[in-house]
Amino acid sequence: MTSRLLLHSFFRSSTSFRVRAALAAKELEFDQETYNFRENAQRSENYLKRNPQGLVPTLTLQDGEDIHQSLAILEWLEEKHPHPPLLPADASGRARVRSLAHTIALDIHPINNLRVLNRLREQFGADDEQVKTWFLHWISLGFEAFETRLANEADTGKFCHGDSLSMADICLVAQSVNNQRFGFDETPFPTIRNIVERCLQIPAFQSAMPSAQPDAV
Ligand SMILES: N[C@@H](CCC(=O)N[C@@H](CS)C(=O)NCC(=O)O)C(=O)O
Repeated sequence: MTSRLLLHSFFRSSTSFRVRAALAAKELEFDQETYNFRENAQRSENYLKRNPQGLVPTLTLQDGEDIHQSLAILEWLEEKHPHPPLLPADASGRARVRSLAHTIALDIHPINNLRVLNRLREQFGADDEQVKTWFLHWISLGFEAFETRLANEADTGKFCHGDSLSMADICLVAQSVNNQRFGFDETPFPTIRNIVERCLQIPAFQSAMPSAQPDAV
């Protein structure tokens, strides 16, 4: 038993970012145990015992139970610590927020994850430029659709859904911050840009930034 939540993370990981931002938005204190991807620490024997996928994040609860998968962690946080909410009160609003969050988390992020990019190098001999082209292709496709939805759907407000922060904003900002590493130009996506810039003024997002983490280099 420990008194605080423990987040297993890596500073550059956008899925860890999601959880850090949600924890901070809900003003929950937590510690972090970090895993250096450059040393493949996420695949160390010890961590694989905790999370057989060898992926971060994992959230260890006070009773020692582990929760895997960032969206499952966000949903757990929402159920256990509903204030401030990261999901709307109505069912159709919740469906819309989840669909936006899933667009990032289920369709955009997985095909650009480190292990996929590494596989392109190992199996097909892709060089840095080709890996970057792959990343930018899938991000462009995903962000074009995301921008179209935000720009055309009446429920978009100051944030992805109305004027309150939600899981959709958390997933969007985490991905946008990650995109910067590959020099992705977000100028063609003005609705996304406005929302991301607004979120980045919020302390919960500032504290979740890669540069603010203990393992940042
Ligand atoms: N669906 C998972 C994805 C987790 C994931 O892919 N995490 C990345 C960091 S953003 C990771 O651990 N990558 C390590 C690797 O690819 O070896 C989630 O949302 O938690």
